[in-house]
Amino acid sequence: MTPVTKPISPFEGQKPGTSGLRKKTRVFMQPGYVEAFVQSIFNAIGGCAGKTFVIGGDGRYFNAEAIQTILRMAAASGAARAIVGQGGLLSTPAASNLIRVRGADGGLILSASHNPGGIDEDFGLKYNISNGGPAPEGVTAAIFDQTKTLREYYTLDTDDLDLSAIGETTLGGMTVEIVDPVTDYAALMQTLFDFDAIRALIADGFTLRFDAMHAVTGPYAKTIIEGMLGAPEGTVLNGVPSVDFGKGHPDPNPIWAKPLVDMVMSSDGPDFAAASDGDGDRNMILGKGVYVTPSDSLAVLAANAPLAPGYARGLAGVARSMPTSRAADRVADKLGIGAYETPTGWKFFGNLLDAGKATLCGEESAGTGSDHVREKDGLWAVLLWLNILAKRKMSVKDILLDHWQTYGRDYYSRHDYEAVDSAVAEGIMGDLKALADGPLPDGIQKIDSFSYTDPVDGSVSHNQGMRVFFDDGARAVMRLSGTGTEGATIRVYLERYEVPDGDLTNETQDALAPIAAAVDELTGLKERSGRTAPDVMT
Ligand code: G16
Repeated sequence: MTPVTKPISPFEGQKPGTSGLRKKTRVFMQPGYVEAFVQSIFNAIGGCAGKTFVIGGDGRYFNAEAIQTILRMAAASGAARAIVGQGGLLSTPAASNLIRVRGADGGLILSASHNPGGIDEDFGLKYNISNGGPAPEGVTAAIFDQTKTLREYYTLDTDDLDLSAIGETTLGGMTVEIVDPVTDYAALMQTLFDFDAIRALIADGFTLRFDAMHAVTGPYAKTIIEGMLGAPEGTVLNGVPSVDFGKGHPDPNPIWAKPLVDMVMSSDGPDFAAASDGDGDRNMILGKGVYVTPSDSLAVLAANAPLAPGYARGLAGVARSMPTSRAADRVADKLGIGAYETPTGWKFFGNLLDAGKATLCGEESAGTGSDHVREKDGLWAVLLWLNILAKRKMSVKDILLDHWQTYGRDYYSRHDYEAVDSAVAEGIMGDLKALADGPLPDGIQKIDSFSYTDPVDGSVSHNQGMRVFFDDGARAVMRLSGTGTEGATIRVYLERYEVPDGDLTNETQDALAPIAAAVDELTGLKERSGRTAPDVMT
């Protein structure tokens, strides 16, 4: 079958953000749009000849069509093999795992993560490299450069492939291997965790719920939690993936997973509950009567990970994104292991994991993971929590309290102002940056712009968020989201430390109200964005 060369004009704005290219679905559906971005990826990585790619996505609207386009283009450019999740489905961590276990050259993952799906919602596409992790900035910059000058792309004139049956077929000279999306991932989880202990905990009457939010983790959770771990049928809620996530917002936080939060807060709620997002890399952890912030979750997991067989040897180090609370640093300090602070974006953890400097990584944006893959992993976090609960035989609430009594508590919350006019948002950030050099208002010790030097390859990333350090040790961070698709989202991260014998059980927003007020006074945030309150508080 002869490849066809088609002319194309560059599209504006195909710049990968925090996690690949995310746009409105209709933007991706423009004729040639996917083709332009995919050809730019292939050009940036030095072509496809003889290469193996893993391809799959979270099943959202346009997932299936985009995969057919990518398959034709990969075949036309001489790729040797495409490994595709059955029905085009692969969770992001499962795709990362497949890239690694199959020694693939890279992967194309179709997802806009926690953003809603549908023709009028969001779509996304990102490239992962051979270590299974998101392409680092050097690669995404090369892709963006290609998008600006692209003149042609290569494809085949063929019908769509049937992706529903497991097995091998060919497309031009390329082998297309359709695999069960769950099998390899479930096998990996079994090597990391004490499934017998978790099974015994559940058999003993421990109750749990997992909300897959109509997204990709449904089949994974059903196989592992209900199948392998013996939880009763019905433990997994909203477990059938749908193209529009049941018209919901597949973001596992107290706003978008409110029914689950209400359930654990009720007197007859389950002992444990968790949720995952569109593509299965985020998680939310809840216990009876308690919500665990992602920052606290990372710290608790770091302190207790050796209870799971996969981490029994201990941790090499812990890494967190800069806006994530410093709770994990306190654990690392006590354990005498490395603590790393990276910019927002899982891609920044890749080098630390590859170099064996960090074993666990986490972000305030509901992401936790380890060196088992090179993406954050929602179900992994749930299983590690279950393993810890099975061993410690304490409630989630008691584990959290015990943690705070040992390390102190980092009260933490993120306030989001969504769809703000981009010029206004840039203005607010620019003015805050200008304040850094001037005389500082009372109560503020330092304001700076976060820069990161990668300790492994020495690469430097500037402008990764503004930090405001207060005299009393509290901290506020402000940055613009790199994953939104409409205007700008201003994220304000608030944090205050309380010592182990201090007041550990305050209401979070009350504990942080003075810092939120100080940020507003400093930046004029509410007035300038035209808001009276944040759109989302997590
Ligand atoms: C992505 C990145 C994360 C990042 C998050 C939020 O997650 O992989 O590293 O923390 O976006 O980024 P931002 O604050 O720029 O919106 P996901 O789950 O959306 O792929």
